[in-house]
Amino acid sequence: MIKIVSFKICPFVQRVTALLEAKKITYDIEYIDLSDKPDWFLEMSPNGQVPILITDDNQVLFESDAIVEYIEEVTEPSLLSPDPVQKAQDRAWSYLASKNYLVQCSAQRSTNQETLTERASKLATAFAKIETKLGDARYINGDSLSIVDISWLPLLHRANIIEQNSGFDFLSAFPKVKRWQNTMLETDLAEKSVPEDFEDRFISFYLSDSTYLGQLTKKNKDITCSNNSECKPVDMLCCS
Ligand SMILES: N[C@@H](CCC(=O)N[C@@H](CS)C(=O)NCC(=O)O)C(=O)O
Repeated sequence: MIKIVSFKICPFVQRVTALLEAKKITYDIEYIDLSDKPDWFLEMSPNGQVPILITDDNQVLFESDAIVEYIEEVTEPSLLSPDPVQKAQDRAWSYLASKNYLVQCSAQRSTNQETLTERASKLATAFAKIETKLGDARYINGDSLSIVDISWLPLLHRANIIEQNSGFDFLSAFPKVKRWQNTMLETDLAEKSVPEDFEDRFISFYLSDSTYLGQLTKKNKDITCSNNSECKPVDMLCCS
């Protein structure tokens, strides 16, 4: 069976696991701690990064772009167009998403409003581009899911968690992207492509007191508490 080596909140991994889930391919997954990388992992991974995919016959693949293309080639149904031009375009739009994963991560880690605004505007450049490509269909290329939808899923999923908690919406200026986000979240791919404790881990890393979005989250909760007559200061469910 295929094995994925992962870090729980890595968007590059999620792109790979979402593709495996979409294609209903079973796989093993092993999580590592990136701050204490095991020796076996360092020996295996040429760039020292996750994801890596270990094939059935123990070949090691690295770089999520290459891994996604490998999965595409060896499994059905294809989520890439057979037409060479469309195929190249699909790959390019997918790369545009993965090139922005770290942009989103750094925006989420901003420690003040000014930094968040500056970093979120870099991310907005990519969302503005994909907004022009989205039509009225369910997915980016029509009514069937494509590799492009999968690659943008980590960005859309994370933007949703940030909005739900902090009220800050990376997508507020992009109505078509917003609709696409809802469509993608209605599939079970976001949930299935991450571990059970993903949201808790994501929140404790990106929405802690040390980030600006974490401070917004805290204010958001305080407002919710003060508007809720049943919410007493000791009510840990609401106020913690
Ligand atoms: N270009 C790589 C990027 C992967 C990446 O940045 N992974 C991060 C975790 S999200 C990582 O392993 N970081 C550890 C490190 O760089 O030492 C890919 O597409 O697979």
